[in-house]
Amino acid sequence: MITIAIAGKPNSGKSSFFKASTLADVEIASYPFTTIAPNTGIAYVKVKCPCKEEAIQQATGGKGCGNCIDGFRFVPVELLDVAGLVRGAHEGRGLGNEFLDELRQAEAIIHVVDASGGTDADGNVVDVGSHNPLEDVDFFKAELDMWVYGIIKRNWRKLERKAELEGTKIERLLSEQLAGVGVTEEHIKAVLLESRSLDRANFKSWTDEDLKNLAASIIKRSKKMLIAANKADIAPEENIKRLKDKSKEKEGEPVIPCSAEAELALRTAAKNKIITYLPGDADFEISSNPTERQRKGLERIREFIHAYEGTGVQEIINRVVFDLLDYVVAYPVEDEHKFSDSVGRILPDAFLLKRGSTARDLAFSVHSDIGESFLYAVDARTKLRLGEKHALENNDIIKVVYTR
Ligand SMILES: Nc1nc2c(ncn2[C@@H]2O[C@H](COP(=O)(O)OP(=O)(O)OP(=O)(O)O)[C@@H](O)[C@H]2O)c(=O)[nH]1
Ligand SMILES: [Mg+2]
Repeated sequence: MITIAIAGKPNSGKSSFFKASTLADVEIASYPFTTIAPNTGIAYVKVKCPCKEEAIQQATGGKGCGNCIDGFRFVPVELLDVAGLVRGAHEGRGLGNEFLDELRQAEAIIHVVDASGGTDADGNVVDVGSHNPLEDVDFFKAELDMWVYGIIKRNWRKLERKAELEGTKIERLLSEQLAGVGVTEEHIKAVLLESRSLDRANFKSWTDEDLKNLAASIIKRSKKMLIAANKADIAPEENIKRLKDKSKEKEGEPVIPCSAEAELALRTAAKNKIITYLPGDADFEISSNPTERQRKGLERIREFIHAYEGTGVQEIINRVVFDLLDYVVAYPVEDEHKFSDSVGRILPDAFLLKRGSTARDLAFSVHSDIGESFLYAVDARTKLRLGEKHALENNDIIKVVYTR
C-alpha cells in the first residue's frame, strides 16, 4: 500500500489532519509535542466509481456495485502522523531527528504548515498573523536536507575508500547508504547527471558544500512533497497567497489550503448522523436536530467550505496520489460482460498502481499466483485484448486470463 507521511513543525495540525482523514482516535492539543510515537492509519482517495456509467448500468441491470457511496469509491492508502520537527532537529533539538527515520517508508510527505501564523517556529501559540509561515517552509526543507547530508557525511570517508579500492561506482555506494531513506540508484544517477558542479569521476574532490547540495537534490528528487496550508479557516488570506506565490516563484511544492479542524468536525458529525457529508464535498445537509451550538458551528464551516470548495483535506490526499505520485486506479474482474468476479460481485476491487503498470502488474496485485500464471488481459469496456506491454489507464476495468 502507498504510505504518505504527515510532517511539519509542532502544533501545526498534523494529528488533526490525520484524525480527520482516518477517524483514528489520536491526541490533539494546542501545545507542541503532543504526538511523540508515530500514528499509522488508513485514509482514502476518492474516485468516481465506474458502476454508474451507462454501459455498465445496462450490463449489470442497474444494480450498482455496492462498494461505492453515492457513486464515489474510496480506495485505501496508509497515512503516517509523526512528531513535530523543530529547527535544529538535525543537531538534536526538540525530539531530535530520530523520528525523521519514520519518514523512510513514505513515498510522499504532506507538509502541514500553520498558515494562520498563530504558532511560532517551535509551535508555541502566538497571536494569529504574527508568525510568517514562509519561514516554516524553508526550515522544514533545510532540516530534511541536513538529515540526508548527515547520513552521507557520516559515511563519506568509508564510501570514498570503497569506491577507490573496489572500483564500485559512487552512485551505487550512495544509494546503498541511502536505501533506508527510500533513495534508489536511479535517483542518484539522475541528480548527478543534472548537476553541473558534481563531477562523479572526481568525487574525491567533492567539498562539504558539494555534499550538502547533493543531499538537497536527492531529497528533492526522491521525496514528493505537498504543502497543506492548514488552519485556512482562521488564516489571513494574505498568508495563503504568500505561500502560493512563493511556491510558484521557486517552482516549489503545490500549496493547497485546508482546514483539518473543519474536516474533522464534518466527519464526526456525519458519523454521528447529524449531517450527510462525504469527504471532499463542498456542502452538507443537516439531517437530524443539532443543538444551537452545533448548528452555529456547522454554519460557520459551511461558509468556509463554500469559499474554498471543500475543506481541502480530501483534495490533498487525491493530489498526492494522482498528481505527485502518478498512480492510476484499476478494477480487476473475472467476467467482462457482467463486470463481476466469479461469484457475481460487481467491480469487487479497486487497486492503485503506478502509472505505466501493465495488466500483469494488476494481476500480481490481486494475487501473486494470478500474476505468475497470467496469460493475457481484456479491456472489459471494449472487450479488446490488451498487448503484453499495454500500460493501464486510470479507471480501466480489466479481465485477467490466467492458467488455473
Ligand atoms: N483553527 C484551526 N485550528 C486547527 C486546525 N487544525 C488543527 N488545529 C488546532 O491546532 C492545535 C494543534 O493540533 P494538532 O493536530 O495536535 O497538531 P500537531 O501538529 O499534531 O501537534 P504536535 O503533535 O504537538 O506536533 C489544536 O489546538 C487544534 O485544534 C485547523 O484547521 N483550524
Ligand atoms: Mg500531533
